[in-house]
Amino acid sequence: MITRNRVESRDLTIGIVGLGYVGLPTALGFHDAGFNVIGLDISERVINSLKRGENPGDDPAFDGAIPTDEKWNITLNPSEAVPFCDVVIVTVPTPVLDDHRPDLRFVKSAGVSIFENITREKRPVVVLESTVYPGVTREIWGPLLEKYELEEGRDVDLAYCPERFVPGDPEHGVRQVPRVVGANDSGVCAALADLYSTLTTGEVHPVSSIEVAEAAKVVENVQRDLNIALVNELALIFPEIGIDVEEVLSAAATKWNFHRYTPGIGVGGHCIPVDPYYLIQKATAAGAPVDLISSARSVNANMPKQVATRILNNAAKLGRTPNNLKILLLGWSYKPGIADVRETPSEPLASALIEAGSKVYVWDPFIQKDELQDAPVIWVESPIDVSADVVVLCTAHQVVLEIDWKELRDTSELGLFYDGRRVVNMNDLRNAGWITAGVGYP
Ligand code: SAJ
Repeated sequence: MITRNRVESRDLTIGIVGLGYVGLPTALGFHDAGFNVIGLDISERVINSLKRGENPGDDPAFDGAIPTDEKWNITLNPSEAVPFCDVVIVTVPTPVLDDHRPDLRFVKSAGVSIFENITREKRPVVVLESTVYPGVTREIWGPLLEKYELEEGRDVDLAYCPERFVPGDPEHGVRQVPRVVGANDSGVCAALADLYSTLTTGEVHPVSSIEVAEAAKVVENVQRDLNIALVNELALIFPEIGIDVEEVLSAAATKWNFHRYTPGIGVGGHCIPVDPYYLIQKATAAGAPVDLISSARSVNANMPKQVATRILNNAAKLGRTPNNLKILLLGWSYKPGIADVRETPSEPLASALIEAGSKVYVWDPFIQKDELQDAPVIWVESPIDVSADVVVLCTAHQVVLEIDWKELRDTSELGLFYDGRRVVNMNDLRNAGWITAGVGYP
């Protein structure tokens, strides 16, 4: 059983299930803090790389950082890890199904591999970190405890500590971010709070139950979705009355408690556009209203189509119909500086433009052509290869912002530029010869 004394004396073996972009830095962090760590993953490639002391992924932060000492153990086999653990931390993906219901397969399979292998006498605590909706830990793992005849509080304890990893933001990694931890046993919760305090320099905030911790994580992301939806809706309003939404938001942001968000082509990633559906599902099942959360989600989900309409309207004002209009999207990744296409708004934007009859080209040096999945777009190695009529900034990668706008303009017959993230200076574009447009721009 985990206790504050055992945390203090580093007398704990910690298992990490899932060695991805959250699990690996978590395992390394606890190893650095002096604990015995056993890493577990289902990928032979990941396990073999780590066994060779090599970085298994493309994040350079892990180059040369994989330990080889006796406190660092890696295995594919749960029976070589779980029986020796006092703490098992689960950092597996929780994507969504096509109908936006959470896909909890990985949470369940991790639970099976853990609960069939734990040593009851050790009374280990099993901590879920993956983003879920309130109740999932108990809904998915509770039946497994029964199946393996494990009594919570005697043979095992459960806890939830939401991951808050921000892809592409080294300032907010697992070693820095504040954490929330919830468990039904207050002593276990206090010891876990001490344990996570050896991992992160941020505050660790204990709460009274697993469900409160699950809800806190979802609420963080629901709030972000709502705030982005507000500025996206304002971006549809103000151009209709001849006002630039960005000028309005910058002015409003001079107020001390105004939270500044930026309108764009849409909301991507595996968190913000996903987590609200978790809470919507849970609230609907409980018979509670979800009007605001649902409306915000649909505003953001519809933003790519709204932007496509405005791009084509701008082209029409220049005498061009959508047919055979050559449109270049700068960026496919859902956010700058990373290669991640999950829920990217570039995809529905491209689909809407293609459905209208245009030809859509994509340039994104962060991702590989095969990551476009089956999107019917044309992949280009350079923006100037296209001679596009319309150029749309979708992802504000630094390499996109550094494009020579004059050189690119010389390749465009129509010369229409649409800033989908409001990150380029419109005067610079006009000085380079572009006809300028953008989300929220009149
Ligand atoms: N976006 C806007 N306007 C904004 C901010 C974001 O359109 O003002 C768009 C982005 O372009 C992107 C999407 O929303 O397509 C999501 O952006 P994000 O900055 O929230 O990026 P994520 O998805 O990496 O969110 C991560 C998440 N971290 C974890 O899950 C651990 C999320 O929970 C955090 O709330 C978020 O970082 C954060 O706070 O930065």
